[in-house]
Amino acid sequence: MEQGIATQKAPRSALYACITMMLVATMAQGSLTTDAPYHQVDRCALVDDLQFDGQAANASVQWQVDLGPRLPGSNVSESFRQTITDQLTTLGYEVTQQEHQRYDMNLTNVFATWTPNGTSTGTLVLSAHYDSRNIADQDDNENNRTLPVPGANDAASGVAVLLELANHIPTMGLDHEVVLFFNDAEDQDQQYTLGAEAWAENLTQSEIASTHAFVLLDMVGDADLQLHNVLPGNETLKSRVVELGTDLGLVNGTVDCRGGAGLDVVQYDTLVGVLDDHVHADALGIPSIDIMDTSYGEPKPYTFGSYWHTMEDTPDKVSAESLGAVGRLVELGLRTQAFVNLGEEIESGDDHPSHADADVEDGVSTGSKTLASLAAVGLFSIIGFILLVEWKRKP
Ligand code: 1BN
Ligand code: ZN
Repeated sequence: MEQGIATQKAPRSALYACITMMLVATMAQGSLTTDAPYHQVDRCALVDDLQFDGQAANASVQWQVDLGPRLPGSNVSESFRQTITDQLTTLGYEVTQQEHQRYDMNLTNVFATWTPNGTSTGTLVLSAHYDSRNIADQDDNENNRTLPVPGANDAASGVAVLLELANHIPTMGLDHEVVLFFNDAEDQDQQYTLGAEAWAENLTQSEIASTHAFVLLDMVGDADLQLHNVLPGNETLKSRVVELGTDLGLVNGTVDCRGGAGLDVVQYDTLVGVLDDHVHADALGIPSIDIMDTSYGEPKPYTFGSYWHTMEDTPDKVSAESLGAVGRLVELGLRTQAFVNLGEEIESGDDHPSHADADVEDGVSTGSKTLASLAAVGLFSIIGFILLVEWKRKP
């Protein structure tokens, strides 16, 4: 009798333990799927729910241009920083500034950091320059060439996309940190990318190693939007931008998620070398991309188009549709982990083997976590099944 009770008790407690283990394993698997690697995410399932508002971004372009030239060290520059600091702080970002002296300029970089609750797995940097060019040196009218440009596309457009994305990042459920980096002094006289250079010079080795990617937005508001394949740049990021663009109907000759024909916006067959802010991150081995339209206005030899660095760079040349297209592309990338864990699968053509190695390690650990979790569910299920059969067989 006593023995009988013992035989009954042992399998039942084993069964409870088994059910508990299965539940734990299933929960572990469930939590991992929230940060599923890029290629495991059904991107088309997300397309209809994107929240980026192109009209709001367009209003921001007008606001920035109305402020006046955002020249490094100016009152307008200071006022711009104050307003975005207030806005981003209210949204829950930690906002900091970094001041530097370069040549005769006082420049101020602004960083708005979103840190998720719980563990953060690395940092994604999204950047745009907020300074507008001090001289319209490409203007057809000689009298204009000493005037500061309005900078609607070349300055305000990238900032506008970042500021509108900032409204949505806190509710995306990301498991990594996002730094919105508003860089200064990209476009002054013969001096370019000074703010981004100063930032890169001050990064520690551990900050470099924990930075997933540097995604730059420059001249992304042109009403006639054509995004080009900018060199240098990370090949994995580029191929993902083309995939995201395809999903959203921005790649000519392809079919988008809704079954529509793609527009000719993401033109990555066209390669253009651009010394932009991303080159400093790229030189450190951080995967980097410059999402940029290098053809603003009519084609003009040795320039980025007839409106570039002229008094014609005004809000009427920029559209809510273009800002919306770029904003949705980046939003979809954020929501699908397109810009993080870039080495999770080995894709050919990465620019920096040393960083790619680090990425591969990172990726293996993400992939193996998923595999381990699947294996655990399987193993516990088999053990449970055996115990159940054993228990049923007992007299
Ligand atoms: C990009 C947009 N740049 C300035 N506005 C950087 C640059 C300046 C690239 C000159 C090439 C030449
Ligand atoms: Zn410029």
